[in-house]
Amino acid sequence: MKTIILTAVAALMVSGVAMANEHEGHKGPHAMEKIDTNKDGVVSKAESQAFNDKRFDEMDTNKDGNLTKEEREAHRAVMKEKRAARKAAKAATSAPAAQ
Ligand SMILES: [Ca+2]
Ligand SMILES: [Ca+2]
Repeated sequence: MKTIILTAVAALMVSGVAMANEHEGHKGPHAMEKIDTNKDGVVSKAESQAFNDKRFDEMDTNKDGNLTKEEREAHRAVMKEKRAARKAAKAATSAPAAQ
């Protein structure tokens, strides 16, 4: 019984991580929700610009208003890591269901 509860808790933790990662990504069903800040179902030019500005600021790690090749590559590496983590979490959560 204790083993079953621990497994369930572990599964919940993994799916929580997967969900958190999905919200940080810019693709998939959550991307639209993230950009559509007033939740009216459409993305306005202002919302799109605000989203891009926010992403630019995230990438501009030294906050000088410019994106260098290094900053873009660092951001790409972080995104790649997040995608890999999301993929691994998805594989971990979908594996028991496949049995
Ligand atoms: Ca909107
Ligand atoms: Ca910069």
